[in-house]
Amino acid sequence: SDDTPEILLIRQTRPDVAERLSARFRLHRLEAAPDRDAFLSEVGPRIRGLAVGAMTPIDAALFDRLPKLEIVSSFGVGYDTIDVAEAARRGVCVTHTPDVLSDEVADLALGLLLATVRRIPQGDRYLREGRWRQASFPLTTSLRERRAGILGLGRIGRAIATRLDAFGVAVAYHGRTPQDVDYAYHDSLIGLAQASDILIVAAPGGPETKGIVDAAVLEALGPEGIVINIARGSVIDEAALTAALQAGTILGAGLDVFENEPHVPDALAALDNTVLLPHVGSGSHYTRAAMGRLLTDNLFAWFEGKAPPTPVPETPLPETPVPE
Ligand code: 8YV
Repeated sequence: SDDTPEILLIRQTRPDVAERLSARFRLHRLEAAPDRDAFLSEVGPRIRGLAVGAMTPIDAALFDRLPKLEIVSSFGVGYDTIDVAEAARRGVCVTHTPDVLSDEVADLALGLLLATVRRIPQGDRYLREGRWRQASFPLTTSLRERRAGILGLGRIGRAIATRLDAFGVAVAYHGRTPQDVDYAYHDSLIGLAQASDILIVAAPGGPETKGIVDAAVLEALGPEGIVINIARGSVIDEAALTAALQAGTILGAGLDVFENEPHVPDALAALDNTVLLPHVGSGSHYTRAAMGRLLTDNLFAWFEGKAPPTPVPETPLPETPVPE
């Protein structure tokens, strides 16, 4: 009998990923199915692996349709939309794509910070609108003598911190636990905000961090405050942020992520003190290709009976991942 593992692809993916998967596995595409329910009833019972885009909800209801599922390989470092507790309960391994995107996302964080502080997109618009001929562009705030607070000093947070070192910006941080680094640790987010005038969000999404950057934190950051978010929109109370930007409670915000992507509140877009990007932190050809390789490497390793290179910590690996 044909024991080629059957893999289900959820959402459109990079052609190179689909190609690599098709070469080794029997690949099914949920997106291509006209009737999702009928499709899952037919192929669901045979599916042993899932390949998913980040930000794709993977929950108990889907696991119920995939009784033979062994592994979920996710494209992205953040896996807040995957119910990993449920996966662990069912003995399903979840993998993600850390490390390979950290520098790219950190680069974008610094780009957003500079763009927000020096009003780079606003300057570009000013020039294109022909306004330079009438008057010079208004002076801006500066990165000089600022103090940055990083919320979440994980892989990406640390890559941001080393870049801030090079820019001569002082760094402090808050997270669940103090780390073995020279940056000042604050055991509360409000304390970090009080000690900072830049707040960079690099913490994972999910229930534990939902809305923790709230009105009080923004108030503590103060009238020169700049908020940068390259993590998940859910970490910031978006309504409170919008109100703080409108009222001048803080000075500006540079956001790559939003609460309800791809929907961005008109109120945020109407503001002149925001720089808004369509979730592009990891979005270079170079880095997305590396993420695609890691996604497929995790599946290849698993079905060769080896430990996948980058499992999430919540779903411990069984002793022998090799199936029958
Ligand atoms: C996504 C991301 O992977 O890695 C993450 O957590 O949010 C991004 O890199 C990207 O949007 C592709 O789905």
